[in-house]
Order: sequence, then C-alpha cells, then structure tokens
Amino acid sequence: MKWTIIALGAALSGAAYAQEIDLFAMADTSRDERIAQAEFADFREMGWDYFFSGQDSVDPSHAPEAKGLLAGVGPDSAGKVTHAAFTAAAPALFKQADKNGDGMLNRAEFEAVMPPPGG
Ligand SMILES: [Ca+2]
Repeated sequence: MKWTIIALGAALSGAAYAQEIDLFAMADTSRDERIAQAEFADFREMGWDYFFSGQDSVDPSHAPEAKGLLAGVGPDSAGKVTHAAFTAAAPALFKQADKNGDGMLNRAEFEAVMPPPGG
C-alpha cells in the first residue's frame, strides 16, 4: 500500500518519472477494467493520504500539486478544503464522471477526471 500511495502521488503531481504510471490500473483494484464507486473513493483517499497525511483540512492555494485531486470539493468558510468535505464529495464526483450512467467508470470516464500525467 505504501508504494502504491507514493506512486499515486508522484503521478498526480506530474513528476517526470511518473509518466508511465497507469492511474486507472492503480484505482482498479478488482482488475475488472472498470472503476466502481468504492474503488473511486478509495483511490481519492489514497491521494489525500499521499498529499495531506494526518491533516484534517488543507488550503488548496497552498497545494497546487493536488489541484486535480481537490477539484469539485467546495472550500469551507475559511477557504480550506476539509477531509470530511473531500470524502463526502466522492459520490457526487463519481456520478458526474459516470457519463454513460452505468454505475461504473471505464477508462475514458476515469481519465477525463483523473488525467494521466502529461496527458
Ligand atoms: Ca460509466
């Protein structure tokens, strides 16, 4: 798990050596070539753990490397994104990403919201 989180963080932050990391494959823990809502939620939590391990809230303006991960999560009155709000946003973000409405994300749907590094 630790190395998965490190690789994920590298990929999400666009590190040069992460160009070949397949985020879809990382998120697809059941290896069925589609992302269930629970897999999507787990993947997001891994991202939070990588960037903000142990933090209850973050200031998005101080975390440009995690911009994609925090997209779609509204900040609180202090301008911070809380972990609770981040987690709570997952079902709605999943639904938005599920363009064909089949309850799963295929590769194209997933990569539209979690673009591969450099892609
Ligand atoms: Ca779908």
